Amino acid sequence: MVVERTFLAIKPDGVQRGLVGEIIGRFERKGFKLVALKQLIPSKELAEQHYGVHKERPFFGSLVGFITSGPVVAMVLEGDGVIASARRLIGSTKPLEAEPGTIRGDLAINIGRNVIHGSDAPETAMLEIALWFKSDELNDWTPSDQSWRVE
Ligand code: D4T
Repeated sequence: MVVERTFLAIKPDGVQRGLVGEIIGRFERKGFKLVALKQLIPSKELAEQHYGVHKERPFFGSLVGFITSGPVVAMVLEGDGVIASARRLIGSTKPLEAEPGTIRGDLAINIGRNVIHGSDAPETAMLEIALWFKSDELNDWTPSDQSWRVE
């Protein structure tokens, strides 16, 4: 069986504002399984690769500067439908348009300080997980209450 995984990163604004526990807690309470977690200050190379799709956009330089400006908390979550579900829990890219109840809707006001990144599709999730984590940093484990999460 193929298990779905997604890559999430709490950006430097989320870490600086002390929102790490609040944000990870939302995904844990939803029922998804954390399979990797680390804090790092991304290198310029890593940031440029991660945001490569935006390299021609006018905000690329400031985006790379921001994401490398301090610690990021990177993680991999696992569960059926986790990629789309995490995007819904995160909310719209523009925090002022994000629904209340979402992470950005509740915790952010500015697109350049939107607190968290989440993979947008299976292909990007696979690429981003491989970019940010070595395979031995991903843990295969079964929560003891798994049968209370999934039928
Ligand atoms: P990420 O990739 O950070 O999860 O954001 P989204 O998937 O929700 O949105 P995105 O790829 O369109 O944008 C990537 C990143 O760039 C910042 N950004 C974006 C910005 O600073 N100014 C802008 O005008 C846009 C479009 C915010 C998120």
